[in-house]
Amino acid sequence: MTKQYTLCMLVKGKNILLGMKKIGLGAGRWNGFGGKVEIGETIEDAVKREVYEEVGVTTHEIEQIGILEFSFEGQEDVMEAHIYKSQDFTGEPKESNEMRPKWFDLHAIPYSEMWQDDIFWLPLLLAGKKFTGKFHFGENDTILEHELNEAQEIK
Ligand code: 8OG
Repeated sequence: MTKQYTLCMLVKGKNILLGMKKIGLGAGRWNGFGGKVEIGETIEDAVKREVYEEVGVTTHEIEQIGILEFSFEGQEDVMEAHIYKSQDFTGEPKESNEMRPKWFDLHAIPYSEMWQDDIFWLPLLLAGKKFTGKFHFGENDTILEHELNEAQEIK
């Protein structure tokens, strides 16, 4: 079964706001903000809700940048992650149960402490490009196979 997730990258000028995930899937890694899309909720509403819940920031404009499918060896469920970017948000980032936020310079993104796929697609997002792709993970969340394509628009 395919389950929908969101992931939003918050960018202001030459900096990106990431969160150290404290619990659950991806704990111990820096990431953008997001989570499961709830029943009856639009994907955009889910992006805004998750960003607010996880870091206390209100997003005004969000832009869809990509769709990535994440699958794991031996697991049937596929995660369909809807990737967004926002450069228009207000509110002081604050730590939540799930995330400890920190600003990073765009030239010092901590890729070695992030999901292994991020170094493939985050540079595209930051360069204003859109994409679709698939990443299949094995033991220790190591990438076994992947594909990534730039896209003109995301449907
Ligand atoms: O609800 P929960 O926080 O567990 O949702 C998982 C979040 O982690 C969701 O925002 C999607 C995101 N995520 C994955 N896999 C990957 C990945 O490979 N790279 C990045 N950057 N984020 C991921 O579930």
